[in-house]
Amino acid sequence: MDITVNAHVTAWINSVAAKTRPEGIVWIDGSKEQLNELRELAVKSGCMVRLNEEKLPNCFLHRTDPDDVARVENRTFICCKNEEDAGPTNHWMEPSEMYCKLYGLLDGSMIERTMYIIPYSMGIIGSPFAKYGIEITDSIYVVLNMAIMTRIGCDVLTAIGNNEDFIKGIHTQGTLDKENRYIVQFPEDNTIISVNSNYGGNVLLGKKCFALRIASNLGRKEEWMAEHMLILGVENPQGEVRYVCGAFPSACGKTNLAMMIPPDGYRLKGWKVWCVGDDIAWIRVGKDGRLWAVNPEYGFFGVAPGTSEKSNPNALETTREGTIFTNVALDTSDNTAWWEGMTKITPAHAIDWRGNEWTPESGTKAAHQNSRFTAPTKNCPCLSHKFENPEGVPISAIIFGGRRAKTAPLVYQSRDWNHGVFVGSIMASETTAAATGKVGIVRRDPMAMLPFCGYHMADYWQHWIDMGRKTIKQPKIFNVNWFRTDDEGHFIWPGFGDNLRVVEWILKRCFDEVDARECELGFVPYTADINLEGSEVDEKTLGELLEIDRELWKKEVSEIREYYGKFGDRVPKELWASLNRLEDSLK
Ligand code: OXD
Ligand code: MN
Repeated sequence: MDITVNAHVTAWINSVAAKTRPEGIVWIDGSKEQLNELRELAVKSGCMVRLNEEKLPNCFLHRTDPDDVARVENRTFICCKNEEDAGPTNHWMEPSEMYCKLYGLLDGSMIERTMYIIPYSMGIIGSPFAKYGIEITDSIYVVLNMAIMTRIGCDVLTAIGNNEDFIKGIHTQGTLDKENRYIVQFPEDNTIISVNSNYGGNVLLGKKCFALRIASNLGRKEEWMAEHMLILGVENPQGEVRYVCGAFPSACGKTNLAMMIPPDGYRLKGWKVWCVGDDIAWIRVGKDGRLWAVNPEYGFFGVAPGTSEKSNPNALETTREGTIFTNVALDTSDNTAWWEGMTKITPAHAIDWRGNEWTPESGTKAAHQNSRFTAPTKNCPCLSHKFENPEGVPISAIIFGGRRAKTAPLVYQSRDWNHGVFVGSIMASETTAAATGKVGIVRRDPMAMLPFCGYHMADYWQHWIDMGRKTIKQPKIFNVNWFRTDDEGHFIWPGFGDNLRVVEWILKRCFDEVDARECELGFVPYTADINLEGSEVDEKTLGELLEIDRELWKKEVSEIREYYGKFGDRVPKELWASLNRLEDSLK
């Protein structure tokens, strides 16, 4: 039954249904009753397993196909008219050729399946910053995840009204054939098509496909920014809350940073950390000329392994109700979710992420390295009360960071906005399991947007420079590296809650409350200005963490020069100037 009279919507749905030929069509109205029915259906059909109702109420476990466990960057496309506009970091195909290929794959793909139609909102429904989408899918798992990750249902259709201003998304699991898996964005048509996958990052179309790849295009046109960033508020003992955005590559601890628990010494003095978002920030110039950020999502799609009572108790607490776990292990002693690094004691027996019997002697991981939880933001004990503020929060600092065993110091500050854009553009990090491919290889990941920027990367850098010009009071820009290792490969900095020590310094810099030492890269802290009280780190070690190895940086400069070369003359001149200045300072 149709629940909209929007002729653009119905014409599009009818055309997709004619192509995919589903057995039936179900509109997702967002009601509790409907979602409960779908959960029952998902359990009955074997798509999900209901977990212990007392310990994990309304929580479920889903296992994906073993060949469908991560984002597939090599099968992700930006299909705009001109190849040059997609740029050298994106895969491209001529749009009509890609449509032809995808329509071929969609043909009859929903025979004997139900087609679900999910109206969803990125952002608070009806707020000036919200954007709407409709995802058509044949996956009940997608419906139930979208119901956590986004605001869904009839209210979205009311907000869309009779407009054509919504993002069209089509997803079919198809046959899960990985040779024919495609995640495709058509930014000029506001359309996304995803076939032959059922892994979150490829199929929850509101997230990476819309809120980053399509939205980065919209932001460029409409003068705002769609970023792969966490948003957090830090409350000091005086009760002032200052906000920070942080861009880190996938699976580099954004969720942990966004929900960190201050070290004891800080907590006792009254410091608090408030989470606004853990993955995506939409940023605009506010009426006051500052940058304001909103989190357009409604849930967390976090990496499970390593999340524990010690590393991130807030995340663990967030997953205790209404959560879907994907590719974690099932602890058979009490029918709960388990993953490596969750508890000190390993379950004696489990069903692993592939559905096989597992014991600690099995010699394999019980949970997949990229297993995930999809959990409602409202469960988060440290959720900021500004999460539902339609204006978002004013940003004082932007932090870039990656996993670098050696080169990058613990923290440094850029000289100004344009230099900060340079710092973001040269970000590099060791790859993780969030995407298929080799893990641990250092690759450039500018602003952590390599897999998510929906147009030419150098134009995106230019957009950053332009946004800086439009902002009256620009946030200060920093780079951090929590992952520096010693000669034996051990992390030197403890990370997690202790990162607040660095964030405190960053915020002090934003409010001119602390001095800094100028260096080749910008500004670094005087060791005495980072509070180490109660930490395992002494001032000498901190000094080492802040050291800049000039030889490594000379090598880095020549690699960046080569990297920039890939983008031709679209690289903003301000970035070349920063690179030249860095090179000169190393002579
Ligand atoms: C994610 C990712 O899932 O970046 O957030 O891969
Ligand atoms: Mn992410």
